[in-house]
Amino acid sequence: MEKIFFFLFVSSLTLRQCLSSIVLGVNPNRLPLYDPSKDFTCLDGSKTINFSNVNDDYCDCEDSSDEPGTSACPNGRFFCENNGYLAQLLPSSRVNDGICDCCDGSDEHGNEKDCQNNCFELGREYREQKEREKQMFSQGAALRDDLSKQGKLKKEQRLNEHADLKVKADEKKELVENLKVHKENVEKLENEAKTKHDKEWEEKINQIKAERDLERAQNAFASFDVDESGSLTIQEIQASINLDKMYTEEEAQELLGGAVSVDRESFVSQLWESKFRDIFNKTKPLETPDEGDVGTPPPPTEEPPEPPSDGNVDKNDDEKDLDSVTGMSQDEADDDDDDDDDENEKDEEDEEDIKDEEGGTPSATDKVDDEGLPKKPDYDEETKKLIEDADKVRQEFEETTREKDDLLKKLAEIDRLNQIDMGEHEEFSPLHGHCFEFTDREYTYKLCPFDKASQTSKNGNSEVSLGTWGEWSGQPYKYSEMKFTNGLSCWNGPSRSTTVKVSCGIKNDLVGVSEPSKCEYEFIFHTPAACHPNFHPHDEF
Ligand code: MAN
Repeated sequence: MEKIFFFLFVSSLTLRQCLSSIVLGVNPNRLPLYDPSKDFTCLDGSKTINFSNVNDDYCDCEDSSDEPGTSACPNGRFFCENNGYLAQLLPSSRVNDGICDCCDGSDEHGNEKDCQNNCFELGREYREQKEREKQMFSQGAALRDDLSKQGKLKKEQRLNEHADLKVKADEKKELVENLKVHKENVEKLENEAKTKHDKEWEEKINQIKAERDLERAQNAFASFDVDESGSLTIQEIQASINLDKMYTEEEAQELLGGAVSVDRESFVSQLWESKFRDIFNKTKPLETPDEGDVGTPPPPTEEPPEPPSDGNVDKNDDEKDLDSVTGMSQDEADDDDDDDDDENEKDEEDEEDIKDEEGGTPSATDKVDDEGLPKKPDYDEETKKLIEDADKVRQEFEETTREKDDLLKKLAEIDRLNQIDMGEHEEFSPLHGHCFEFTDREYTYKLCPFDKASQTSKNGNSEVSLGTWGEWSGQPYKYSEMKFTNGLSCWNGPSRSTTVKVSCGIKNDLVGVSEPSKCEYEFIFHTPAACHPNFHPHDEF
């Protein structure tokens, strides 16, 4: 009787509806596996049970397949068909738990809970939403075509620009090579002239130094030779106050190179350098001993001696030094200035300038260095001209090198862009060169496609790199995701990186940013370039 009733019931429904109402929670595609006229074999094949044990609220199969419509098995799955809306697969723990999960209410079948079937309303909203998306898609798809056209044009322009820049860069390279050779030539002439000038000056200074030393030797001799006999004796050495200490007879003789007396010439040529110069340098300025003071040498001192006073009391120290170096009196020095008119013409002009500017006479310190030696004069006109020529070539060489480097940099950037995949139809290409921002409570994020991603704190800290362009990384459709890598190192961690989820929108817009794990950022970017079915596999319902 029961069987007949069952048969009548079954015949009033399609087989599928019938089975799904008997075998609750099963995806219709799998219903043939649940045949009430046979024993049930667990879907993993591990066990066969009587069909009456299917959905009897007792878990028999290890794979939970005998209880698709109850919560008896720990890892079971409940399928709600949700006719009119999207089907759903729930964890079986949600079956009969007092909460309506499926819009058709089928998950609460054994409960008092009164679940409304609102699949139709949900389905309608869903369809409306889908319709809006469809419209956005068709609008976006037209924009995508435009982007694609622009992208192709940009690519062509890049290729043309590349060819153009290549020619210019090659020309500049050649120019730089020629200028390099030219520069080497003019610098050679410049160096030769400068070296000649420097060498001549060095010789002149050495000569001045030698004269100065000779004068010092002669002054020293005069200071020892108090009786002005032209001969220096052991006694005069012993009596000299211009030495560093009192000398015994033996020491004095030793100082005279073993002789009892030496004349001026031998003193200057043989003894000055080997015996006296160092001692003399350590002593105080030369003093003429007062009568009765003879034999009391001054205490040694580190200060260099000054030349003996010649009565030119109004000369300043530098002038005195210079005169003592050149061995000239003031008058002679003035005359000498006249003689050297040619050489010092420029100096004098400079001095005039200084006078004009400062309204005074240049001091002698303008002419001498710290050692009282004359300062090196300017280069002669010929050398100056060579330096000027070399400067010009150097400047031209540097400028041309800079221009060449700029061209090479531009070429490298074009090469880099040409190697980047900008979409199947170049539709992403127009995004290059633009940046898009998103601001949340703490940061402003920036996305510059094919370039970089960054983060700037609102409290004014500098921009933090969240990565530079890496690659397309979407699955299964690669253009649905961009990857930026090698950003600023995270404290105690890897470098920052960013994944950009790309989807269709009628304008380019960075609509959201999150940091799902530390220093790994996720950007949501909408662009018409993604308005293509490949980005959104169709939802079925
Ligand atoms: C900064 C920001 C954050 C990041 C931390 C890591 O505060 O870049 O996004 O999580 O550094 O220390």
